Formats: sequence, C-alpha cells, structure tokens
Amino acid sequence: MHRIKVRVVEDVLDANNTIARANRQDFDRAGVRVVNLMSAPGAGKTALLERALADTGDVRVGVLEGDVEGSLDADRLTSLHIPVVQLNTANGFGGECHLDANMVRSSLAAIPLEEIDLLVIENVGNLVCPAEFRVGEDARAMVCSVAEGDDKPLKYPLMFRACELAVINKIDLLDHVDADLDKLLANLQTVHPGIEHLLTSARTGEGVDGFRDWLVSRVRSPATA
Ligand SMILES: Nc1nc2c(ncn2[C@@H]2O[C@H](COP(=O)(O)OP(=O)(O)OP(=O)(O)O)[C@@H](O)[C@H]2O)c(=O)[nH]1
Ligand SMILES: [Mg+2]
Repeated sequence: MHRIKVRVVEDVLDANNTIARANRQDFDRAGVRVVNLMSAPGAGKTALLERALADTGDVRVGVLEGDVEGSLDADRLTSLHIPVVQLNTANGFGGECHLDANMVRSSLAAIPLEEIDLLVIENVGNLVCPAEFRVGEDARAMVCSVAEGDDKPLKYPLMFRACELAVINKIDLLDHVDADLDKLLANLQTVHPGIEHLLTSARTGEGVDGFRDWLVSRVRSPATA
C-alpha cells in the first residue's frame, strides 16, 4: 500500500518535471530567465516585489502572480507598469496550494515573453508543496520573515534546501518578535550549507537593493536550476 502511494507521487512529479522542461525550453527560446519566488503566506513576497521591481534599469521584468483566488497581488503591482498576469489555482485547478508546471504552461499565452527579459513567478503562499513542483524556472528564491520564528528552516527543510537564495524579511520587526536572527541564520546553514541569504525590510527598504540586484543578475548569470 505504502509503496503504491510512493509510486503515484513519483509519477505525478515525473509528469510535472516533463512539462516543466517544456516550459523551460519555451522560456529559453524567448530569451527569458525565470525566478520562482516562494514563501509561507504573508512573508512579504509581493511587498518586496513592489519595491524591488520599481526600477530594474534596462532589464525588462514581468510577473506571474500565483494565488488561490483573487487578483489582490496583481492589483498591487499595476502601478509598476510592467506586464503582470494573475494565475488562480481555484479556477479549473481545484484551489491547489502551489503552482505546478501545467498551470504555468496554461498561462504562457498571456505572458508577453518577447517584451521581457526576466519573469518572476510569485508562487502561492505555502512553505511545503511549492518546493516539490518545478515550473520551468532557472532559479528559486524563498522569503522567510522573522515573524515566522527562527526554527522554520529545521521544520520545513525542503523549501530551504530547494532554493538558491533565502531572503530574511521583516527585519524591522526584530525588536518586536521573539525570533533570534543568529539562530535563524545558523538553522538556515544547517539545512542548506552555503546558501546565499539577504536581510531585508520591505517596509523600510533596507536590503531591497540587494534583492533587486540578485533578481536582475539572473539575466546575466548561467542557469542554475
Ligand atoms: N513590518 C513589515 N511588514 C511587512 C514587510 N514585508 C511585508 N510586510 C507586510 O506583511 C503583510 C504580507 O505581505 P505580502 O507582501 O502580502 O506577503 P506575501 O508573501 O506576498 O503574501 P501571500 O501572497 O499572501 O503569500 C502585508 O501587510 C505587508 O505590508 C516588512 O518587511 N516589514
Ligand atoms: Mg503575495
């Protein structure tokens, strides 16, 4: 029984990876680099994008917004005057807690790939499932806010291991929450030794330049994922 269950999960992930490779080929053909941005709900993905994507110089950026329902995040980005496409998992996908490669594939026609150099995919807020499903990205980044507590890398290691960058956000709240930043960073290195990290506050703007630089440099770096 257990082995059958494992086989089914493996088959689902294999099928997903096949579609993710097709997405990746389409992105490569269009010369678009893709970042899959993940976090628990409310860690600050959209708030960071609102600030970081305000000025990306000559790098043209688009965003695919993944949410279970609604267009609140896409609406927040409209003032940036960049292409933003909202993808809802409630519509036709059963309200899934993550994006998968097939969902992203279904959105490709709506994304003006010829007009952008970098696509940021804001995944559905969830610290577990999004880490398992590749969507055709070149790189993966995750946001962990200090308000979530310093133990999160130890409790959700797959997400922290799956990413090349961990953005530690809401550092303006450090004096108001119990999380110990040194402990959080040590736990991060325990589950993913050598992982790059940034300290940011989307509220004050501290560290956001570093996040913007990391995003923009994906366009010039060799693919990693
Ligand atoms: N104090 C503080 N608040 C922040 C910071 N970043 C985000 N917030 C707030 O945290 C809340 C959630 O931020 P969002 O940007 O919506 O988070 P998200 O990760 O996009 O959330 P989902 O898309 O729902 O998963 C909002 O009220 C933000 O204003 C920060 O650095 N400091
Ligand atoms: Mg968001």
